[in-house]
Amino acid sequence: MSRIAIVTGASSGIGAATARALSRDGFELVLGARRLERLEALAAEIGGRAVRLDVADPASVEELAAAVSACDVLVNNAGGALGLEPLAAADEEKWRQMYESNVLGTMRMTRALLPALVASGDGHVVNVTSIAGFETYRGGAGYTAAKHAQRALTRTLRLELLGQPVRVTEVAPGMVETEFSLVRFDGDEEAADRVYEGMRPLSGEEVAECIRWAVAQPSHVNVDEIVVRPRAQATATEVHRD
Ligand code: NJP
Repeated sequence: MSRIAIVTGASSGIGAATARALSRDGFELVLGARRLERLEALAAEIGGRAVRLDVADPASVEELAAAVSACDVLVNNAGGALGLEPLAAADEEKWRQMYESNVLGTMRMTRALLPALVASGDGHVVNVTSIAGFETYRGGAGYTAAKHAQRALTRTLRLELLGQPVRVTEVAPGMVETEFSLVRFDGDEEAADRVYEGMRPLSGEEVAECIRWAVAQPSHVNVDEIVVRPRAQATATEVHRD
Protein backbone atom coordinates (compact mmCIF):
# COMPACT_ATOMS: atom_id res chain seq x y z
CA MET A 1 0.00 0.00 0.00
CA SER A 2 1.47 3.39 -0.92
CA ARG A 3 2.17 5.97 1.74
CA ILE A 4 0.02 9.09 1.84
CA ALA A 5 1.40 12.63 1.65
CA ILE A 6 -0.72 15.73 2.17
CA VAL A 7 0.66 18.92 0.61
CA THR A 8 -0.96 22.28 1.39
CA GLY A 9 -0.63 25.09 -1.11
CA ALA A 10 -0.27 22.51 -3.90
CA SER A 11 -1.93 24.75 -6.51
CA SER A 12 1.33 26.49 -7.47
CA GLY A 13 5.03 27.01 -6.90
CA ILE A 14 6.86 24.97 -4.26
CA GLY A 15 3.75 23.03 -3.25
CA ALA A 16 2.91 21.81 -6.77
CA ALA A 17 6.56 20.87 -7.37
CA THR A 18 6.68 19.01 -4.05
CA ALA A 19 3.56 17.06 -4.91
CA ARG A 20 5.15 15.99 -8.22
CA ALA A 21 8.43 15.03 -6.51
CA LEU A 22 6.72 12.98 -3.78
CA SER A 23 4.50 11.32 -6.37
CA ARG A 24 7.62 10.25 -8.31
CA ASP A 25 8.89 8.72 -5.04
CA GLY A 26 5.75 6.57 -4.83
CA PHE A 27 3.56 8.59 -2.47
CA GLU A 28 -0.17 8.85 -2.96
CA LEU A 29 -0.96 12.58 -2.85
CA VAL A 30 -3.69 14.62 -1.21
CA LEU A 31 -3.50 18.11 -2.73
CA GLY A 32 -4.92 21.03 -0.76
CA ALA A 33 -5.42 24.72 -1.68
CA ARG A 34 -8.24 27.17 -2.38
CA ARG A 35 -8.01 27.05 -6.20
CA LEU A 36 -9.60 23.66 -6.78
CA GLU A 37 -9.40 23.73 -10.62
CA ARG A 38 -5.62 23.91 -10.44
CA LEU A 39 -5.47 21.03 -7.97
CA GLU A 40 -7.71 18.96 -10.20
CA ALA A 41 -5.39 19.56 -13.17
CA LEU A 42 -2.41 18.46 -11.06
CA ALA A 43 -4.28 15.42 -9.77
CA ALA A 44 -5.08 14.46 -13.36
CA GLU A 45 -1.33 14.60 -14.08
CA ILE A 46 0.09 12.76 -11.05
CA GLY A 47 -2.91 10.96 -9.57
CA GLY A 48 -4.10 11.56 -6.03
CA ARG A 49 -6.94 13.63 -4.67
CA ALA A 50 -7.66 17.32 -5.01
CA VAL A 51 -9.37 18.80 -1.96
CA ARG A 52 -10.43 22.42 -1.59
CA LEU A 53 -8.65 23.71 1.50
CA ASP A 54 -8.42 27.10 3.16
CA VAL A 55 -5.98 26.75 6.04
CA ALA A 56 -7.28 30.04 7.42
CA ASP A 57 -10.67 28.40 8.00
CA PRO A 58 -10.78 25.90 10.90
CA ALA A 59 -13.83 24.13 9.42
CA SER A 60 -12.06 23.62 6.08
CA VAL A 61 -9.06 22.04 7.84
CA GLU A 62 -11.35 19.75 9.83
CA GLU A 63 -13.16 18.70 6.65
CA LEU A 64 -9.91 17.72 4.99
CA ALA A 65 -8.73 15.82 8.06
CA ALA A 66 -12.03 13.93 8.21
CA ALA A 67 -11.79 13.06 4.52
CA VAL A 68 -8.41 11.34 4.73
CA SER A 69 -8.11 7.86 6.14
CA ALA A 70 -4.37 8.03 6.84
CA CYS A 71 -1.42 10.38 6.62
CA ASP A 72 2.30 9.57 6.56
CA VAL A 73 3.73 12.92 5.45
CA LEU A 74 2.27 16.39 5.95
CA VAL A 75 3.89 19.27 4.06
CA ASN A 76 2.71 22.60 5.50
CA ASN A 77 3.57 24.79 2.56
CA ALA A 78 0.51 27.08 2.19
CA GLY A 79 1.34 30.68 2.95
CA GLY A 80 3.10 33.73 1.62
CA ALA A 81 3.58 37.46 1.99
CA LEU A 82 1.19 40.36 1.46
CA GLY A 83 2.63 43.81 0.86
CA LEU A 84 5.93 45.48 1.69
CA GLU A 85 4.77 48.47 3.70
CA PRO A 86 6.85 49.82 6.57
CA LEU A 87 5.52 49.24 10.06
CA ALA A 88 4.35 52.87 10.21
CA ALA A 89 1.88 52.04 7.44
CA ALA A 90 1.06 48.48 8.49
CA ASP A 91 -2.19 47.14 7.07
CA GLU A 92 -3.91 45.15 9.81
CA GLU A 93 -5.89 42.97 7.42
CA LYS A 94 -2.76 41.90 5.53
CA TRP A 95 -0.99 41.12 8.81
CA ARG A 96 -3.96 39.10 9.97
CA GLN A 97 -4.09 37.11 6.72
CA MET A 98 -0.36 36.39 6.81
CA TYR A 99 -0.63 35.17 10.38
CA GLU A 100 -3.66 33.06 9.50
CA SER A 101 -2.12 31.27 6.52
CA ASN A 102 1.50 30.88 7.62
CA VAL A 103 1.11 30.36 11.38
CA LEU A 104 -2.41 29.34 12.37
CA GLY A 105 -2.74 27.31 9.17
CA THR A 106 0.37 25.30 10.03
CA MET A 107 -0.86 24.84 13.60
CA ARG A 108 -4.35 23.76 12.50
CA MET A 109 -3.18 21.27 9.89
CA THR A 110 -0.61 19.77 12.24
CA ARG A 111 -3.04 19.51 15.15
CA ALA A 112 -5.68 17.88 12.96
CA LEU A 113 -3.34 15.36 11.31
CA LEU A 114 -1.09 14.47 14.24
CA PRO A 115 -3.17 11.48 15.38
CA ALA A 116 -2.90 9.98 11.88
CA LEU A 117 0.81 10.81 11.63
CA VAL A 118 1.51 9.09 14.95
CA ALA A 119 -0.70 6.13 14.01
CA SER A 120 1.27 5.66 10.78
CA GLY A 121 4.25 4.59 12.88
CA ASP A 122 6.55 6.65 10.66
CA GLY A 123 5.11 10.14 10.26
CA HIS A 124 6.81 13.29 8.99
CA VAL A 125 5.82 16.96 9.23
CA VAL A 126 7.67 19.30 6.85
CA ASN A 127 7.08 23.00 7.37
CA VAL A 128 8.05 25.40 4.60
CA THR A 129 9.15 28.51 6.46
CA SER A 130 11.62 31.05 5.07
CA ILE A 131 14.85 32.91 5.68
CA ALA A 132 12.29 35.49 6.88
CA GLY A 133 11.95 33.14 9.87
CA PHE A 134 15.33 34.27 11.20
CA GLU A 135 16.12 37.49 9.32
CA THR A 136 14.38 40.86 9.17
CA TYR A 137 14.26 43.48 6.42
CA ARG A 138 12.67 46.87 5.86
CA GLY A 139 9.01 46.55 4.88
CA GLY A 140 8.95 42.88 5.82
CA ALA A 141 7.72 43.05 9.42
CA GLY A 142 4.33 41.43 8.85
CA TYR A 143 5.82 38.53 6.87
CA THR A 144 8.95 38.07 8.99
CA ALA A 145 6.86 38.14 12.18
CA ALA A 146 4.65 35.38 10.78
CA LYS A 147 7.58 33.29 9.54
CA HIS A 148 9.46 33.74 12.85
CA ALA A 149 6.33 32.41 14.57
CA GLN A 150 6.00 29.50 12.15
CA ARG A 151 9.65 28.62 12.80
CA ALA A 152 9.09 28.80 16.57
CA LEU A 153 6.13 26.45 16.40
CA THR A 154 8.12 24.04 14.23
CA ARG A 155 10.96 23.91 16.77
CA THR A 156 8.46 23.48 19.61
CA LEU A 157 6.79 20.60 17.80
CA ARG A 158 10.15 18.86 17.42
CA LEU A 159 10.53 18.99 21.23
CA GLU A 160 6.99 17.87 21.92
CA LEU A 161 7.19 14.88 19.57
CA LEU A 162 10.40 13.51 21.03
CA GLY A 163 9.78 9.81 21.61
CA GLN A 164 6.95 9.66 19.04
CA PRO A 165 7.40 8.12 15.58
CA VAL A 166 7.08 11.47 13.79
CA ARG A 167 9.91 13.49 12.25
CA VAL A 168 9.82 17.28 12.01
CA THR A 169 11.69 19.19 9.31
CA GLU A 170 11.87 22.89 8.51
CA VAL A 171 12.75 23.97 4.97
CA ALA A 172 13.64 27.66 4.83
CA PRO A 173 14.12 29.01 1.31
CA GLY A 174 15.48 32.32 0.12
CA MET A 175 14.31 33.75 -3.21
CA VAL A 176 12.23 31.31 -5.26
CA GLU A 177 10.50 32.34 -8.48
CA THR A 178 6.90 31.23 -8.01
CA GLU A 179 3.69 33.26 -7.68
CA PHE A 180 5.01 34.49 -4.33
CA SER A 181 5.94 38.02 -5.49
CA LEU A 182 2.86 38.33 -7.70
CA VAL A 183 0.72 37.62 -4.62
CA ARG A 184 2.83 39.92 -2.42
CA PHE A 185 2.37 42.82 -4.87
CA ASP A 186 -1.31 42.10 -5.46
CA GLY A 187 -0.96 40.95 -9.08
CA ASP A 188 1.48 43.67 -10.19
CA GLU A 189 3.64 41.72 -12.66
CA GLU A 190 6.22 44.46 -13.14
CA ALA A 191 6.84 44.73 -9.41
CA ALA A 192 7.07 40.94 -9.17
CA ASP A 193 9.53 40.72 -12.08
CA ARG A 194 11.76 43.40 -10.53
CA VAL A 195 12.37 41.14 -7.52
CA TYR A 196 14.28 38.64 -9.69
CA GLU A 197 15.87 41.12 -12.11
CA GLY A 198 19.52 40.40 -12.96
CA MET A 199 19.80 37.33 -10.74
CA ARG A 200 18.87 33.67 -10.93
CA PRO A 201 16.42 32.71 -8.18
CA LEU A 202 15.66 29.15 -7.11
CA SER A 203 12.83 27.30 -8.81
CA GLY A 204 10.00 25.61 -6.97
CA GLU A 205 11.44 22.28 -8.15
CA GLU A 206 14.78 23.02 -6.47
CA VAL A 207 13.10 23.61 -3.11
CA ALA A 208 10.87 20.57 -3.67
CA GLU A 209 13.99 18.43 -4.09
CA CYS A 210 15.14 19.51 -0.59
CA ILE A 211 11.78 18.41 0.81
CA ARG A 212 11.80 15.14 -1.13
CA TRP A 213 15.35 14.38 0.06
CA ALA A 214 14.55 15.03 3.73
CA VAL A 215 11.49 12.78 3.49
CA ALA A 216 13.47 10.04 1.70
CA GLN A 217 15.97 9.62 4.55
CA PRO A 218 15.67 6.51 6.74
CA SER A 219 13.01 7.01 9.40
CA HIS A 220 15.50 7.38 12.28
CA VAL A 221 17.16 10.31 10.47
CA ASN A 222 15.55 13.67 11.26
CA VAL A 223 16.74 16.49 9.02
CA ASP A 224 15.96 19.35 11.39
CA GLU A 225 16.33 22.25 8.99
CA ILE A 226 17.45 23.12 5.50
CA VAL A 227 18.25 26.71 4.52
CA VAL A 228 18.49 27.04 0.75
CA ARG A 229 19.14 30.21 -1.24
CA PRO A 230 20.33 31.16 -4.70
CA ARG A 231 24.11 31.57 -4.92
CA ALA A 232 23.44 35.23 -5.74
CA GLN A 233 21.68 35.82 -2.41
CA ALA A 234 23.54 36.14 0.91
CA THR A 235 20.74 37.62 3.06
CA ALA A 236 17.17 38.75 2.45
CA THR A 237 18.49 42.05 1.10
CA GLU A 238 22.10 41.28 0.02
CA VAL A 239 21.53 40.15 -3.54
CA HIS A 240 24.09 40.20 -6.36
CA ARG A 241 22.60 41.39 -9.65
CA ASP A 242 24.45 41.35 -12.99
O1 NJP B 1 4.31 30.74 -3.51
P1 NJP B 1 2.98 30.60 -4.39
P2 NJP B 1 5.44 29.69 -3.08
N1 NJP B 1 -5.22 28.08 2.33
O2 NJP B 1 2.27 31.89 -4.23
C1 NJP B 1 -1.46 28.52 -1.10
C2 NJP B 1 7.30 30.16 1.29
N2 NJP B 1 8.42 30.92 0.75
O3 NJP B 1 5.29 28.39 -3.73
O4 NJP B 1 -5.07 28.73 -1.98
C3 NJP B 1 -4.72 27.17 1.48
O5 NJP B 1 3.31 30.15 -5.76
C4 NJP B 1 -1.75 28.98 -2.51
O6 NJP B 1 -2.90 28.32 -3.02
P3 NJP B 1 -4.35 28.99 -3.25
C5 NJP B 1 6.00 30.90 1.34
O7 NJP B 1 5.90 31.76 2.45
C6 NJP B 1 8.46 31.33 -0.54
O8 NJP B 1 6.72 30.39 -3.21
O9 NJP B 1 -4.91 28.22 -4.40
N3 NJP B 1 -3.70 27.43 0.64
C7 NJP B 1 -0.52 28.46 -3.26
O10 NJP B 1 -0.71 27.12 -3.66
C8 NJP B 1 5.01 29.75 1.40
O11 NJP B 1 4.81 29.34 2.73
C9 NJP B 1 9.54 32.09 -1.01
O12 NJP B 1 -4.14 30.45 -3.55
C10 NJP B 1 -3.19 28.67 0.65
C11 NJP B 1 0.58 28.50 -2.21
O13 NJP B 1 -0.06 28.67 -0.93
C12 NJP B 1 5.70 28.64 0.61
O14 NJP B 1 7.07 29.04 0.46
C13 NJP B 1 10.55 32.42 -0.17
C14 NJP B 1 -3.66 29.67 1.50
C15 NJP B 1 1.55 29.63 -2.44
O15 NJP B 1 2.18 29.42 -3.65
C16 NJP B 1 5.14 28.39 -0.78
O16 NJP B 1 5.11 29.60 -1.52
C17 NJP B 1 10.49 32.01 1.13
C18 NJP B 1 -4.74 29.34 2.34
N4 NJP B 1 -5.27 30.25 3.17
C19 NJP B 1 9.43 31.26 1.57
N5 NJP B 1 -2.93 30.81 1.28
C20 NJP B 1 9.66 32.59 -2.40
N6 NJP B 1 8.85 32.14 -3.33
O17 NJP B 1 10.55 33.43 -2.68
C21 NJP B 1 -2.05 30.52 0.31
O18 NJP B 1 11.50 32.35 1.91
N7 NJP B 1 -2.19 29.24 -0.08
